Amino acid sequence: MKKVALITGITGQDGSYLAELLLEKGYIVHGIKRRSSLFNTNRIDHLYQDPHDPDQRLKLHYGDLTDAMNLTRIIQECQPDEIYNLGAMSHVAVSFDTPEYVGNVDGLGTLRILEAVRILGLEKKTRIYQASTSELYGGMPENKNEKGFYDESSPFYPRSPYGVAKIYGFWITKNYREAYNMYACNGILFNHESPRRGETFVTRKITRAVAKIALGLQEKVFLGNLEAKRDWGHAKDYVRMMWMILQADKPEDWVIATGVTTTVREFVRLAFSEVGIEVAFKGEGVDEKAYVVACNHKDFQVEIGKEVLSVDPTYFRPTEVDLLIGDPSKAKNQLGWVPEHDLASLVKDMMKGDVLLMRKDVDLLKAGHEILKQAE
Ligand code: NDP
Ligand code: GDR
Repeated sequence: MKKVALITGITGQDGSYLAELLLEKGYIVHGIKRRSSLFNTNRIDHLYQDPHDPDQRLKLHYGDLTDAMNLTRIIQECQPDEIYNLGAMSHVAVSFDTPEYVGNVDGLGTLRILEAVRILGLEKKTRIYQASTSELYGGMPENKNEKGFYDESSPFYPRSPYGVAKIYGFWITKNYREAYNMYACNGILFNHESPRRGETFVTRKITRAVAKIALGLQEKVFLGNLEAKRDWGHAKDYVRMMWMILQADKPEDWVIATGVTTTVREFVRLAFSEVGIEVAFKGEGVDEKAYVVACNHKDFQVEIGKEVLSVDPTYFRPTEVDLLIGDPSKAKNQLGWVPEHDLASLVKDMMKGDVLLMRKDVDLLKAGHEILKQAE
């Protein structure tokens, strides 16, 4: 019998990589997508299978984490062996604008999944993965362990409506595990990125902008806090861990991270160096800027001295998480996780993707089409 998985958030970055992985492993994969006035399945279109095909193994259902009846019906229909609850309003800065919504989706949405499994009597059959996050730690320096990392026993102190909603998701998952003996786990994942990362998260905003600047499609990029430090891994490595977490003998909570932390400023420098451009930062705080000091790539010509980055306080957050660094020892030692990527290969992969994408815009411009600007 083929295993059956249900993925909420299948149209997102992680959902798309996880769907690929589970299909490769022979699973029947069900995914929940939201109704949208535009197509919103770009990240999984390459996996599309005709619903008339008797061997169809990827099935999409309309649904929403705010709709308990819809979730219960879908779970009843698919009878999943594994549920991966990846659906969320996942943007920390936006959560300050939509705090009630994020509480409903990211917090109560998790409860709706757990409660549906319980009501349907699937507690013994269905294993549940909850997408928890390093945002739970809030970057409080005093809460790191003696080695200077956040691990499974570090206290939480969320610093955004997103973090607060996700802490509800974390605890309700743990509570259902203890109260009803359910196989429900939290993966406390630190930031993970890829060429499929949403365009308004800082890494992707940077790689897109750098590709455009190198190709002459954009003058400069505006960013917020360049001092923020994050533990950035590759999403492909992290979805593999989601699956491994649900294959473990007993349900537990797991930190997934690289153990290396890097500033946003350094990520900018690395992204520019991928296209042969060396930048130097000058000034401090809101007055900080980056300029081109060397350009050594045959395909990209950017003038020396050009200002390519300014700080825009619009992107500062009411409360910030200054530094995150995780200790993945438990996952490495007990589940045998070996990530394939490091920061250098992540930046390379993202830059390669965005240069390719932006070259299409160059071709469109050459053919007389207009390139529309989008808010970041
Ligand atoms: P994305 O923002 O790329 O994807 C989020 C997914 O959730 C999308 O498919 C989105 O649908 C869907 N979604 C949003 N709102 C709802 C809703 N109301 N009902 C149902 N589905 C909804 O996030 P990632 O793939 O990066 O992250 C996956 C999960 O992991 C999220 O829960 C995130 O909070 C968490 N996480 C992510 C980390 C990271 O660094 N990427 C780190 C730690 C945790 P649509 O496409 O229609 O918008
Ligand atoms: P984060 O990711 O908040 O860590 O949440 P994001 O990439 O949005 O921000 C990382 C850091 O960069 C700083 N920053 C900017 N951020 C954005 N988005 N845009 C900017 O212009 C900018 N300039 C500087 C931010 O202030 C911040 O310090 C991500 C999400 O995927 C969550 O869902 C997930 O839970 C956590 O990672 C772990």
